[in-house]
Amino acid sequence: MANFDELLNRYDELSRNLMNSMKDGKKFIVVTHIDADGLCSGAMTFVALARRGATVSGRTVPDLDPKTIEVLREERYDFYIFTDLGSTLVSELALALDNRFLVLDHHELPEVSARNPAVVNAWQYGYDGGTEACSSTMAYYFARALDYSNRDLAYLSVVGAVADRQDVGEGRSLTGLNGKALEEAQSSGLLTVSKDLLFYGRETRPLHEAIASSSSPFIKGLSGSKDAALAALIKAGIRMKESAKWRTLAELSSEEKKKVTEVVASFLAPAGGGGAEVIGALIGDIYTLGMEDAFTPLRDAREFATLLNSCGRMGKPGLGLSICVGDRSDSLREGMRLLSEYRAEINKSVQGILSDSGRVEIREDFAFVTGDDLVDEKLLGPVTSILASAPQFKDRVIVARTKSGESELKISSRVGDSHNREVNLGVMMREAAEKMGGVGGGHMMAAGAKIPLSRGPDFAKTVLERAGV
Ligand SMILES: [Mn+2]
Repeated sequence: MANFDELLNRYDELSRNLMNSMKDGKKFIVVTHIDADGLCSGAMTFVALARRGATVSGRTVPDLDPKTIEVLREERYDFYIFTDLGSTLVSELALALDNRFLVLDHHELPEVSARNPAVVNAWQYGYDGGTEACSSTMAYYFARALDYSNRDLAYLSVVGAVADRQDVGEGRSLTGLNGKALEEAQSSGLLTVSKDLLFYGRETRPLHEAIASSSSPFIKGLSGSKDAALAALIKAGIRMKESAKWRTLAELSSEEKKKVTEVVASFLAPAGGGGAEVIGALIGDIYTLGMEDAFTPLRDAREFATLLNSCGRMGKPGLGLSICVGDRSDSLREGMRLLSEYRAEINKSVQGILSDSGRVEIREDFAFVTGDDLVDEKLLGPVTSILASAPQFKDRVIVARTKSGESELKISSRVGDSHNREVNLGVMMREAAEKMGGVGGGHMMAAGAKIPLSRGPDFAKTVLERAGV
């Protein structure tokens, strides 16, 4: 059972305790993960402390490990707040920082961490951290406890939640704690929800490109082919350009959107059967940030999330943090440039894997993908997510690897979109990685690990054993 009031009480107590040190000029640091949920949660925590007049720095890290904890300790801050990471390293944190830290998180956590008072994690309060609460939402309620006026930050919870693919309620809605934060974002007037076609890039991409980029659902005959999508839309009588500029999904009238739905449905269910269900998958909740300029990726929460992920994965997480705290000039322009580079780079990696059967080994319902010397380690997660909806992988569990530096392997795993056997990847990755002398963890449907390079084959074997296949 979810216990919302208990969570709020915990935050009230924490904020009372922290308030004095903020006034005393104590040095705070917020340490967060480089992905979009990490950036949103870190930014909200940072802003909330700064608004209280605290002396606060922000830092992003790709992973928290004992080495990083040691570096942070040596920098001698008075108080450390970790967002979107730290739940599995609580004993290490306590050893290095005594009681001068706080973890706000939603990743699955071992019992010993759950009992530590320095940890505030969605799971402790009965929320499923994989689907009902992201770190951004956890950070939002912390910010709100510090000052109720921080309600204006609620929209960042929505960005974090869709970024972590928690929009898995009916019709792509947000549920649990995320659903509550969403309501607050709506009542603050900064975000609206509407039911519409879900194609990614609704505010910024030409319509035919948005449709061609759809990987979930995969539309045979349209996915991956801009030309085919353009031809089909023109044939249906959709006006594709406004003067010289390609029109976006957000610009279409509802009549035109109906036509688009019919066109796409004819490709998804050519025989006319089972249409309602597939069409249902095309439509869902759209989260629009009305205060952002039209034609920027910040106006749609899902595009905002991808922009932030591209900053993080292309090595500029600080830029993502500036955008989250409100910079809309240079940071946004640079962010948009990174976004297009990021898309190109991911596309190259996905195509490289799909076109080389030597990189894929099928074992029962598992697909082991080797991305060595093709996939950049920072892009392995998003690449694996896209593979999870490709026709040849969607019924399987994908375990992808690529080299990390000279001596390590990075592993990313996803449950395919239509795979239906019960499997908990978070636990599986953690246990298998630990057995190989590495680290791992994550969520039920998406998890990762880092292990010594030489243990790659043993790791795959262990995963199969644990899966009992
Ligand atoms: Mn997260």
